[in-house]
Amino acid sequence: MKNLLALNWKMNKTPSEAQAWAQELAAGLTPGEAQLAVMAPAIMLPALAANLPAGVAFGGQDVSAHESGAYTGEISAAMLADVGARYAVVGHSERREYHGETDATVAAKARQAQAHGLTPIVCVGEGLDVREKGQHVPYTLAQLEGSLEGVGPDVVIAYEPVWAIGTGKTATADDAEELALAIREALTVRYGSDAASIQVLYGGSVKPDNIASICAKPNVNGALVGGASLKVADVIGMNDAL
Ligand code: G2H
Repeated sequence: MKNLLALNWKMNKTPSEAQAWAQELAAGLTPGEAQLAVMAPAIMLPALAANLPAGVAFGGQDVSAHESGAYTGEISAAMLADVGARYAVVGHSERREYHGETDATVAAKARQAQAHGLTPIVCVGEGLDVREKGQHVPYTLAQLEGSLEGVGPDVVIAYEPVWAIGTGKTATADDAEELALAIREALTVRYGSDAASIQVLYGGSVKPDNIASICAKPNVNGALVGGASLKVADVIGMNDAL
């Protein structure tokens, strides 16, 4: 299975900066083995559609759980699909923490994404307290089950231990593999043979000098990258490392 290098800009850059970034990437990228996708604020997606190199996908960092209507400020899956998005991140820990998203909300968002042909990137992962109690596997699997309620197998799963996000603390490659394997087993129970083609990503302080060892693990099929996604040189370095 191909690795997916999924970039999560979070709330960074402006549309003009996004355009310049995409043009710089187009000038410098040598297509490699990995699939590349840029998850940007929705207002920047038209600039990415117009300027990203061929073969580089893009998507939203969130999507509404609703089809349309009186939901001020939300972005629907139909809107993302209409500008050519391929993915929508759902259930990122920052959405869960700062916006109160529950597993049920995350599942509703993932179903909505799939209804419009988008592949949801469903994020799960434990906080430091859970990890210190040694409960990280059952906690993360329970979150996974709740977040996949009614969701079909056209998904990507991102395991992101919250204690490793933006902190500079990276889980070891073995930590990532432990959860990626547990997630794959749970996906196989849920989806049967369709689980074999689901990419399971690791996220949390991934950068050019650690991506290769993490993604070399047999059940890790790529990375969701925040901080190191902002500079084109780092993205090219990670793409070359995969
Ligand atoms: C985890 C990750 C991207 P960072 O949030 O989703 O961010 O690479 O900055 O830890």
